[in-house]
Amino acid sequence: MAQSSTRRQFVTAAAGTALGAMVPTIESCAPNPPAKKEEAQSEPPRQFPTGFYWGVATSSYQIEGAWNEDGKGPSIWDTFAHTPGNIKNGDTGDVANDHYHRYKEDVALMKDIGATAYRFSIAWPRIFPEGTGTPNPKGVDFYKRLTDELRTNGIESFATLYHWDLPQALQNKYKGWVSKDTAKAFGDYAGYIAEQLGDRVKHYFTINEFASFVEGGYQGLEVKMGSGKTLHLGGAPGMRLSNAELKQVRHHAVLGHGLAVQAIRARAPAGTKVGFAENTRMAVPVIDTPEHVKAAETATRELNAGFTTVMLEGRYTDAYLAEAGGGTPKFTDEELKTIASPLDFVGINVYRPSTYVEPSEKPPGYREIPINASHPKMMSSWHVLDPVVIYWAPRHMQKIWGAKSIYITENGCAASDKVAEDGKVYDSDRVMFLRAFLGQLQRATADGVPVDGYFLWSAQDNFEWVDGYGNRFGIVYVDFKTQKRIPKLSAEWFREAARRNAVV
Ligand code: PNW
Repeated sequence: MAQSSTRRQFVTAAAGTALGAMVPTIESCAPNPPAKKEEAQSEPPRQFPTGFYWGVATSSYQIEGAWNEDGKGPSIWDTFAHTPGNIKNGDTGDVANDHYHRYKEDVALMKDIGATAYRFSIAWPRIFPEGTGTPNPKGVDFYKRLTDELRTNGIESFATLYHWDLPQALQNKYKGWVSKDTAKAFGDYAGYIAEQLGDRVKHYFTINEFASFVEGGYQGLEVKMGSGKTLHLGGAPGMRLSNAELKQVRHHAVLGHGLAVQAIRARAPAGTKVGFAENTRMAVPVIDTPEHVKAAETATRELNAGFTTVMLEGRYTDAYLAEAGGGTPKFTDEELKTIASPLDFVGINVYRPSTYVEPSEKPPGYREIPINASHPKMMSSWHVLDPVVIYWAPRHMQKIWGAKSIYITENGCAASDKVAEDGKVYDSDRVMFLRAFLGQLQRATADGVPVDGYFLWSAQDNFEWVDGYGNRFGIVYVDFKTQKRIPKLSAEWFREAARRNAVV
């Protein structure tokens, strides 16, 4: 399952190339003789392991459109976006990228940029318009056509079962994930999909970003920024629960994950693989010493007590249960076992460090340090920039929880992309971002961290939740008036990196 991290030998161009003939050699001007040729040749190759997946990612509500076509039921994001004041510029996902009708063109674009894998999500309310009960065959048919198209183009399907578009019916009936019944309904839906798409989809991610939709939708997600500021990010269904109530919602979300894993095991063909896709909060060590790294690992385990830690350990940490005034989730041992059902891989969405830490003599053994006011960021309000996070993120997963197969299920950035006079889109900052992040990811694989693939967020510009269409994350530009697609400069970079299976 986990691939070996053997590095392909990098063949260095022999001396006397066209360029070498034109420029003075370093030997001729350097005061000291430089490193011998053999040493120069043993420079770290920037190759990824053989068989590494070069993927792109999207989610249903963000690109499909066709919000009320072919029997689809409404989702909580339809309701939320239709409510004035919730989304920037009053944008909605009603049409989005019209991917529901243009999926063939979109798959062709993926092939053109060299993607070997596609991570998409399935809209639960397309399959079960009421959340449970009678399935909608036309909804299932769309994903059969999409996955057939992917297969025809040699692109591996990786399906996410829940990327936040809960059937509104379950919100009305159960207040969504406030009730355990939603977790059970999710398990049933997952099993049904595993049966229906079993011959086409071999890799499933149960739930995307627990922390984002639970905290964001049920209380407000807090993220740390420079100079001690905190951002509050919101989303559907827009509830405001107490800390104690929120703990129960978290518990139901991870229980839903576990029930889905079990349902997929029971109903999918043998060999089907499953894991989660979580934005595990990553504590980054300030200095690479054993003490600092240990502090960062301790912090990471604790910061993820309600999600990653319980899913991989089958227990809540003592500190999480003892949190003053935070309440304790109601749970049984049986539920903990379900939550920690064995996985084939873990998926992590990696955008930024959650925090930086130093070792501390006092419990809990680490100290969070502030992010400087001048710390660089990318365009999204929350996007603190530090490429080294994608080195530590998979390494923490391996070290803390023994992960044997890891996917980077999302990584990317928004940028202020515009179509230039010549019709091209020069997203130089995204190219910088990708080169820096993939450089750090390659370093992790070279250190033996078992990363089996990378999914760039996103295959195309799309509906960026409360930011609407303003924040463009794609490597393909989309004109939302005409639905014209233009691969950006970063798409050229990605194509070459995928072709060489290396950082370029
Ligand atoms: C993810 N943060 O959300 C989601 O999975 C995608 O649907 C989304 O479009 C993409 O990343 C870009 O935003 C995130 O605060 C939300 O660090 C917030 C954060 C990270 C990712």
